[in-house]
Amino acid sequence: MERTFAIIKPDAFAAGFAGKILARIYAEGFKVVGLKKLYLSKVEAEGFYAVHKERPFFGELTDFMSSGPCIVMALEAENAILKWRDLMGATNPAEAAEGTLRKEFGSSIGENATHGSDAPETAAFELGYFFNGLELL
Ligand code: 3AN
Repeated sequence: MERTFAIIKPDAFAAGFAGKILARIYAEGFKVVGLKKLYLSKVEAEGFYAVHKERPFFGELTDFMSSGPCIVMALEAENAILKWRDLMGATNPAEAAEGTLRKEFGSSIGENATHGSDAPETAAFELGYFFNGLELL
């Protein structure tokens, strides 16, 4: 079993898609090990996305992620990291495959409904950024 870190981003939360996205998560067989609603500050969003701080879209990305509440989750499944990225689809919703969350719920490359860790090291960092051990029992 593997764990990954996922976010229902502010665009999807504000649009009322959290329930539909959670239903897909359960339907695909993930176990929801941790879940909470947060309203990130700009500084918290910058810390989370620190690896992107040299990218031209860093300001836009962290403004967006601190623009409204989101839901952060720890998801467990076999090959959870890849499985969740497959379910999300491509970063740009316009390029995401039919049936993926970003295709259905995303509206642009920045406002793309969901986040997921891309490797075991990032999953460990991201899970630890938002959850302590007791919250993931
Ligand atoms: P992914 O989330 O699919 O791993 P990354 O790592 O390329 O995608 O991008 C990190 C985050 O930055 C994504 N959540 C995405 O929404 C955002 N992002 C990527 N490219 C752009 C862009 N050109 N403009 C605004 N935001 C972007």
